[in-house]
This record gives sequence, C-alpha cells and structure tokens, in this order.
Amino acid sequence: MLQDRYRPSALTVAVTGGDVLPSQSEFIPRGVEGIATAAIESARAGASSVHLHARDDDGRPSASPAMFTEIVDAIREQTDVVINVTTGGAPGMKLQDKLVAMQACKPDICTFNLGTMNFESWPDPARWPNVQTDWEREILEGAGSATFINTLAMLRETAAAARDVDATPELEAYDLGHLYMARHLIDEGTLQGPVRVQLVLGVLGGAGSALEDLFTLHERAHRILGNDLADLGVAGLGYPMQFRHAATALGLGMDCRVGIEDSLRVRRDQPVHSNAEMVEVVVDLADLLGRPIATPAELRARLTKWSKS
Ligand code: KMH
Ligand code: ZN
Repeated sequence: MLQDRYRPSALTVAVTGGDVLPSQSEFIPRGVEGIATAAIESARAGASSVHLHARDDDGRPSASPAMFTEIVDAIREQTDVVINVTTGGAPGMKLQDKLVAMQACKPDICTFNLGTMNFESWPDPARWPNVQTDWEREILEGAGSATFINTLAMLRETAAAARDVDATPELEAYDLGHLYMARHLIDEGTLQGPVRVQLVLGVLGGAGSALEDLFTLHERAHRILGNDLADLGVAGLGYPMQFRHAATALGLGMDCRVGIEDSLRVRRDQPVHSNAEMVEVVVDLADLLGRPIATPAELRARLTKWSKS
C-alpha cells in the first residue's frame, strides 16, 4: 500500500444502513428518492463513494433488487461517485437476499464481511428508543441473541458472486481474527490481492472503537496482509468516534467512512439532519490537515478488478 504524506484518502458515506431504526430519527434516508438524494448530495459535498442499503418508504430495510437498481440508476444519472453496495444487508436477511442487490446493480465495490460474530446494537434495554412498529420491536427484543453469520462457505459464495459482476470486495474487518480470514481467503485463491480492507470499529461483538484499537489493527493489517493490502480504511461507530477515526485516518493517509448508517449525531448535542453534513465535516478536516480527498476517478483507478483467468 502506498505510504505517502499526500496520498488522497477516499471518503465513503454510508447513507442509511440496515441497523439504525427509523423511529430513532426522521432523517434516516428511506425510499428510492430519499436514499438517492442523500447519496447525490453527499457526492456533491465531496464523498468519493457511497455505501448503499435500501429501505422502503416506511424505513424498513429491503433486499429488493428493483429498488437497489432504481437507487443506483438515479445516482449514476447525476454523479460519477463510486458505488458501493452492501452484501451485509440487515438483521434477519438470508445470504441469497444479501447478494441479489449486488448481482442486479453491478457496483464498483461490494462489502464483504469477514466473519461470524455477535452483533449487538441494543444491549441495554434502558437505552432502547421508543419504536413505532412491530418489526422494530422484534429487533429490540432479539437483543442478547443478535448474530452476524458469515461462515467460510458463505464467504466463498459471496466472493464468487462478486467475481461474476466484477465488483471489488471491500473487506469489512471487525476484529483481528477477520484479518487472518482475509489472509486465508487470498492464500486459498478465493480473493485476489491486493485487497481493499475497512476496519469497522465499535460493534459489540468486535473490537472496540478506541483509537488504540485502530492503531493495533492498522499495524496488524499491514503485517498480516503485506503487499496484498491495497487500501485500508476505517469506519468508527457513533459520535464522537466516527469523526475521531476519520480525523486519524486522514492523518495516517487511510481511507475513512462516515454517515447515518454509523452515527446519528454531528455534535454532542446535535442530531444529524443529513449525510452531506457529515461529509462536510470530513472535507473541512481534510482541508485543515492538508490531506486531499480522492475523487471518484482516483478511487476507481485504485480498485483491483478480478483477473479473467
Ligand atoms: N453497519 C455496519 C456495522 C455491510 O453493509 O456489509 C456494517 C456494514 C456491513 O456496513
Ligand atoms: Zn452497510
């Protein structure tokens, strides 16, 4: 991986996600228009790429390939931002549901979650939001048994599906063991190096979101993957860690991610109103720190495409 004081950092915005609940905020983008608009505004504010999940008009996560296609087409009509489609989906989705969006949209990038883990967004009932719908209540009541299942067989199937549409996998590593899984997948030929890796910090079930966790995993990622590491990014969950990790990433020349998928606040006492607002914070930080943000073309040029053989 290029280590350069002025290497552009790619900035991803994760505009809606599948884990936050619509009852938490009216500003979580929903429906084709809401999600596409959030992505387009974020691209105009300076994001290099947009990470996409779909939600229906009521805010419920959706696996509909038709909805994903409409969202992606609307974004592509207005911007050249790099398109990153989830294969992580939302709680309760089966692998096939998670893959159809990527198969339909043929994005530049798809996420690739490296392992099975506990994934507890709502561990403390005292801090549950007041929810309006049964499906949200079911998610809260599932707390304590929340898992994110990504077996080795599922990883191989996801890689084959990404290869079929020539989407570059973005390897989501939530903890140290996931970096060793990435190493194994490259060694067995399931993935082709050099790979794009994103550390996702702060999920209960994975590594914490302390900056020391970032430094440790940054060092381990370089050691374990060596020349097979193309890009390393970070997504810190929640306020203020989202921005602290973004700032640190900019300092180190890593990529970073912000967005409503990961946090609902832009200041300690200020709820977020739009994804573009979060992008603007990072664009300002990058300016202050003398770190260019990668243009979509610069990011696209870095993506390792699958070899044909
Ligand atoms: N919501 C994040 C913790 C994916 O979309 O594949 C994980 C994520 C996974 O972004
Ligand atoms: Zn996601």
